[in-house]
Amino acid sequence: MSRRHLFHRRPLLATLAAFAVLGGTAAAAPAATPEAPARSAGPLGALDDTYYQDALGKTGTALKGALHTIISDQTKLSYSQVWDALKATDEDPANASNVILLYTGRSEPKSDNGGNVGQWNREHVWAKSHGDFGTATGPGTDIHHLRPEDVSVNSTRGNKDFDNGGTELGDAPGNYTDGDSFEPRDAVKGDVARMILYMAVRYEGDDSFADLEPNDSVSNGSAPNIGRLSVLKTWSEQDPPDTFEQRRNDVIFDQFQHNRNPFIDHPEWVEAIW
Ligand SMILES: [Ca+2]
Ligand SMILES: [Ca+2]
Ligand SMILES: [Ca+2]
Repeated sequence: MSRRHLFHRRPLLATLAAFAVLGGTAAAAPAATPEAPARSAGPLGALDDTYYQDALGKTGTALKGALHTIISDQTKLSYSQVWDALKATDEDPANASNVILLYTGRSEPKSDNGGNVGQWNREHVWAKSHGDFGTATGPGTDIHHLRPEDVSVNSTRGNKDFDNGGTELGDAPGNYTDGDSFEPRDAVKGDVARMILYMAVRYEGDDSFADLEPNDSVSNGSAPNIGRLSVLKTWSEQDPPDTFEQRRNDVIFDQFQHNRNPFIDHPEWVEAIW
């Protein structure tokens, strides 16, 4: 039996608590099983004892390698399946008919997805040209770094690296861009950093895709790199994981890919590796 079959179910109490925080109802919670272990030793107790047991106590490349093995055990989605997945992972906690768009922060009807101006589409936070993985099943369909975003703002971000600075976007206040980089709004800076670093650990070149790695450049072009690492590390510290990001990680784990973003569960592992 694989790791995910042993550990992918979320404890009932934690599920109910998360929905209470989000203003949802218990009836909307995903099914939990009576035999699921409780997270009695704090929010991470059960995960540390099970999912992360081979990573605990490690640092540097040993930690990165252990996490790569752990999170590579996953279910993979097709690009068309990503639409419905994002409607669940990025649901507006205040309106179950909507999703929250990553950069604009706008609440938009789930049904308004598509390619026209004003609609939302699938933003690859690790721009798919950086490593040229496209939308074949793999990094291009990994919902840990895919987010709903306004079609025009997605286009403005394009395949730019991440860095501070630039001109504020008129249609997405709080976000800035210049000729070679994009700065997301403060509330999602850490989310962006942790998505990029997840991709670096998950994709190590041992499958048919490139080894993705962060660096400190803003001129990576089509190289399998995203910058700037120093800025992403700062963003991760400034914007620690919140309830929305943690719930998103749980929904991906419970319902879709059955793997986790370790940096949402253990933000201190950013510094332990980089
Ligand atoms: Ca720049
Ligand atoms: Ca955040
Ligand atoms: Ca890598």
